[in-house]
Amino acid sequence: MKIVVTGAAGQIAYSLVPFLCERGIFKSEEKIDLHLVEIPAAMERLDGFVKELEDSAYSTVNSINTHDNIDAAVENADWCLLVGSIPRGIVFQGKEIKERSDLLQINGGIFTEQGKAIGSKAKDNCKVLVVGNPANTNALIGYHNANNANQSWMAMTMLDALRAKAQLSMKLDCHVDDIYRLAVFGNHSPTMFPDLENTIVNGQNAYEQINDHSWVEDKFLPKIQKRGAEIIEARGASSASSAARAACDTVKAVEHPTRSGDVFNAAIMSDGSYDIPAGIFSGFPLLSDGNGKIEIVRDFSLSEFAKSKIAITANELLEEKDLVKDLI
Ligand code: NAX
Repeated sequence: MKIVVTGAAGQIAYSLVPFLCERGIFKSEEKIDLHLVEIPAAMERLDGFVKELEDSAYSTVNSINTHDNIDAAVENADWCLLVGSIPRGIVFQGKEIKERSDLLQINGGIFTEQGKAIGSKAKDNCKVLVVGNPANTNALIGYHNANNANQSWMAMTMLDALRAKAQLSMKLDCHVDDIYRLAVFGNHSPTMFPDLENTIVNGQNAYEQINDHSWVEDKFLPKIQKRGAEIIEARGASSASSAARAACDTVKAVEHPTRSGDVFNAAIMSDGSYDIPAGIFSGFPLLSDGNGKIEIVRDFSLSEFAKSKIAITANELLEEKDLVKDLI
């Protein structure tokens, strides 16, 4: 199994790579060849991380390789986890990146190059998970530049779903494992919409058990939509351990069949389901058969409230798409 992780000297990768080396994440029991990718300036930091990975003596790992060039890294890859990107607020080529449109253009350049490399060099059944923000639109750019219909491209919305499960379990005093069919629709941004109207807890509808629409609209929704900012405020840095857990959970969800009656969360190319326009990467409730087939679960019923929220997040994705139209 060849597993590629970009942004490998960053804070998410520091937790993510050890998680991926745990037993049982991948379906195949083949040993893992890790291919860790960074920009040239971060290679020394990456070498330090590699020493720690060596010292962990994982029985699941066959080799650990580092690259400052995406083309060599993705040759015959089974999985590519695209974590590396340029964050907002950083000074890049002498200019502070403040605007979402600038961020989209700069990261667009990264995902254009990575998409082309993956499309032409990675395996035809390669799975790609984009974590680096703006994740949905980076995935859209990568997907178009890969131009390989057999590969599966996804952007990460699992963290939003895990955050929603955690808040719901506290509200209903249940275990997170008792929660089924919780889906996050739309963009991985503060417009995302985590739906509870189709969620089942201990066999019963979660929204009916809560029986308080104002809690859902005024407490739960803003809590999940702004949770990333809450973590930054408290920690002085963005979510890393939880983001790594979510990325690893996404890999596991794709590698194994979805448990009966449940869904898993990621953003994939919309086919128009739930009136989300085709041609953008949106969060959907998904099913995996554990053999590489991922499909949208289409039997969620959405209230006018849910539809209005989904329209907002879908519109934001259309606006982002328009900002990168020259890259796709
Ligand atoms: P860090 O800044 O700690 O690490 C990013 C790393 O990527 C750096 O080491 C940098 O050198 C590297 N990098 C930049 N360009 C690269 C390229 N072209 N090739 C390879 N490596 C490259 O950020 P970290 O906290 O690890 O976050 C990584 C990304 O995840 C950010 O874009 C962040 O916004 C995003 N997130 C996405 C989440 C999601 O749910 N989809 C949640 C967490 C996180 O905010």
